[in-house]
Amino acid sequence: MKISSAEVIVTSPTRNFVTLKLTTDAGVTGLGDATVNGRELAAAAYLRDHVAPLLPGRDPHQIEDTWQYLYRGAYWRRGPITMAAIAAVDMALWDIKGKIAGLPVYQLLGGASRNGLLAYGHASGNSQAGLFESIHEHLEKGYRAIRVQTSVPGIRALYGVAAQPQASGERYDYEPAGRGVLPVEEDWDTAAYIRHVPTVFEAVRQEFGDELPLLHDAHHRLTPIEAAKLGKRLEPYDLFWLEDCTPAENQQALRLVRQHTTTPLAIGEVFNTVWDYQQLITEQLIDYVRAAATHFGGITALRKVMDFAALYQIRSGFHGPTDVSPVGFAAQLHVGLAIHNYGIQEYMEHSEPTNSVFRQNMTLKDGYLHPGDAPGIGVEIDEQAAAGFPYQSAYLPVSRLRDGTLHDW
Ligand code: EZ4
Ligand code: CO
Repeated sequence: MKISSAEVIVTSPTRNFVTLKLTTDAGVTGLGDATVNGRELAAAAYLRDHVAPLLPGRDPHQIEDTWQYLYRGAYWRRGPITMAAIAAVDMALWDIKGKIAGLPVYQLLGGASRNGLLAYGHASGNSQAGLFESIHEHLEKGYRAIRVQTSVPGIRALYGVAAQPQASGERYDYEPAGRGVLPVEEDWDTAAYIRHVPTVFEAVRQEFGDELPLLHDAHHRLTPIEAAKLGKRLEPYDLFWLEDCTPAENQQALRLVRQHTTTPLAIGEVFNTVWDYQQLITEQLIDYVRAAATHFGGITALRKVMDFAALYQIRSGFHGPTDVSPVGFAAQLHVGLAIHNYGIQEYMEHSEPTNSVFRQNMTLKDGYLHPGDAPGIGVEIDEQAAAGFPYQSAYLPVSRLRDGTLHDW
């Protein structure tokens, strides 16, 4: 059996997605996701110009060998574009293998270790009333864990607050990237944020009780000592996790955060390889691995980092924003179902136009996700529908401090 073609599909149903479609000489197709939010065409070009020509003639069953061929064989290894391209190939090959075997990918990974995958949804609000309403809406939909993001007095537009218009005037419901030729600019004030957030969690605990798992994303904006201070102040509200408290390229900085707080930490949505986690895992500086199959080299690599993390009692908390396509999302659900050290799965629901392009078998029932039992990954693309949504330039925002200094967004 041989791969006979590799096609790259760029489509923009509400937001941009880069999808790889591999076809074998027996006519079996496989899909992979290479979407890198705000840099989609770079991933598409890397795939189309440098990876697609290498694939025809290769045995689609040799997933590990193909992964190593694209990783070591490029010489210029790692980085988000390279690893998203490798991820797309890897997912498409698992999809093909599953279809040939007549089994969903999680069965090929060892079978299900649980009945379903605990998910968390995104609640946010401009005011306490708005936030409470959003949490109630999520609970009514069945969510059993909730990420809480809130506006902060003195900060006009803030990451993760759906009801708050971006500088572009658009809402954040499905996607923080704004369509347009330039990134929008937001503002940031660390001191105001650290003062405000604990008051919000205090109010949420009073209203919703002690049992509801609550999460929060600091989105890489704090220094280690600021992160330590916030983690400490949030301890009375018993968070499930505090996410991306610092820009974690500096892995040893997490030692300082850990010395000061027992708030569990989740890190790594922008990481590309296991090396980005090496110190965080071996020193047990985090509790949850935030990688996404799409940005981490696919199913093969995600499985490996989770097996490594298992040695240190670290669990999964895979990144599930709308910029991971339904293909990438389902791919990591298969990993989550199979591994023993599953933690939780972020689920930021895709828009209706996205769901019209990607036909899915994934379900959310009573707060638990399941990838479905269709052979392979379980997602198909309607190429005609995809063609109706041509690429549109879009950028994630940038953040500036009061004096104009560019800050981590
Ligand atoms: O801002 O994926 O936890 N989720 C996040 C995301 C990221 C986007 C960036 O493309 O932090 O919403
Ligand atoms: Co995040």
